[in-house]
Amino acid sequence: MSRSPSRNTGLSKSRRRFLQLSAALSSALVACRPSSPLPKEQQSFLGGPVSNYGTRSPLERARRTFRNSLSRENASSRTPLHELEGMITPASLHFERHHAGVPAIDSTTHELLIHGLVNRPMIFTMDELKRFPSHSQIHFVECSGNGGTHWRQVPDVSVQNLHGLTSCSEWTGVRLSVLLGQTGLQKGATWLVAEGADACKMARSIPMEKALDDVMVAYAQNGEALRPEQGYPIRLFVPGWEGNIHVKWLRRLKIVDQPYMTKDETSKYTDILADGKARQFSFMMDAKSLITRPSGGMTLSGPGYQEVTGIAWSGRGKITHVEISTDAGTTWQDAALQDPVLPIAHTRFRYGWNWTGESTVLQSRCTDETGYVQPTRHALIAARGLSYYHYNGIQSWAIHSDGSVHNVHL
Ligand SMILES: Nc1nc2c(c(=O)[nH]1)N[C@H]1C(S)=C(S)[C@@H](COP(=O)(O)O)O[C@H]1N2
Ligand SMILES: [Mo]
Repeated sequence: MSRSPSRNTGLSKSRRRFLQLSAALSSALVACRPSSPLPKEQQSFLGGPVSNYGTRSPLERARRTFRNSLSRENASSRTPLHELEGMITPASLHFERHHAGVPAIDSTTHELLIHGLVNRPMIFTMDELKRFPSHSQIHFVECSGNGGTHWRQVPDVSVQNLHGLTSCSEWTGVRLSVLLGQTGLQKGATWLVAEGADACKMARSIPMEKALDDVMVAYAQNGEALRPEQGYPIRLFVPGWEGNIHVKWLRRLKIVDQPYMTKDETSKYTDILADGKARQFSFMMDAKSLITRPSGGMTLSGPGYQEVTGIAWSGRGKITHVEISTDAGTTWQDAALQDPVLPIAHTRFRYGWNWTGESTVLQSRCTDETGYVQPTRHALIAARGLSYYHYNGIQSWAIHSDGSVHNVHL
């Protein structure tokens, strides 16, 4: 049988996609300014001096936001997710959550004590910690309270204020298994309690199986020392688990034989179920995705090509796909995932969309490598009741015909 390239199925899928994209892009290009036939004479300026530590252009405005509802010390600030590109959050824009402010800790005198059910209790200075083999991992940290207003309310605010308690960095430090190899473990050493040096004595229990798997004592973030806000000089890093357990300003690890039921894991950070019982520990951050552009508070400039972009992540591993709906969840199409796609890390997705100018609703839905699919808000509430923590329902952005974008619950 002869195969003619001019037959209607003759165009390859990728060629058809290319032609569709070119057609869509040409509508976007109409809006661009053509260059004048002769380039304008370019001015050049004598530059400023070199500097000891870089700062961004004064024209750049991306910043963390915070509300005044908590005290000065018991506070949080949020990452401007809609302003970020790629998958790394600059340290200066990493969200913050402190229960007793940011303590000023002297790294030259700070020590980490490991004791309890060990053969050799030990104290490590920062210099000593840095003599062990170092290890780097790119991971997100997300507060389990992120998106919490979605359980009950429909605030018409930005993606930053709704979901900005998640950030993604390269973390460097020593694997906890290496340090526990030095102290040795006694029989019955099945849990540990990690304690911070801040005034609230933040403390959380962690099962030994996780501690020996991928937990690390981190001293660097994106290539430089941790920022004071992120736990300087050391924090515990517990990949994929809720933010609260990543104890900052870490000063003590007590090896024990059971969870200690600290105030931070009982009276706080506990999910109450519909029947009134509490879930015992909700460590894992489930898969979640967000369209960050366009998102709440933005206005589309007009009909035509729009790039829809955002991030997806899962505490359980890699994101395998993200689907986009541009018709309020009736139909779904695959978004492209942008490299690098790493386990337990923000993953950038992109989708080319031709907006007709009519009002509609945009949504994203992700799937992780365990097959877990991000639920709708209704499915989440049906399964969990009205919780406060661990909200990962599908985010809906209503686009009005005037181009304005709003947070809505379908
Ligand atoms: N010592 C200490 N560790 C802490 C906290 C704290 O208040 N004190 N806050 C926790 C909470 S609730 C979260 S969400 C993360 C936030 O980490 P970040 O401020 O680096 O983003 O730190 C956790 N570790
Ligand atoms: Mo948190």
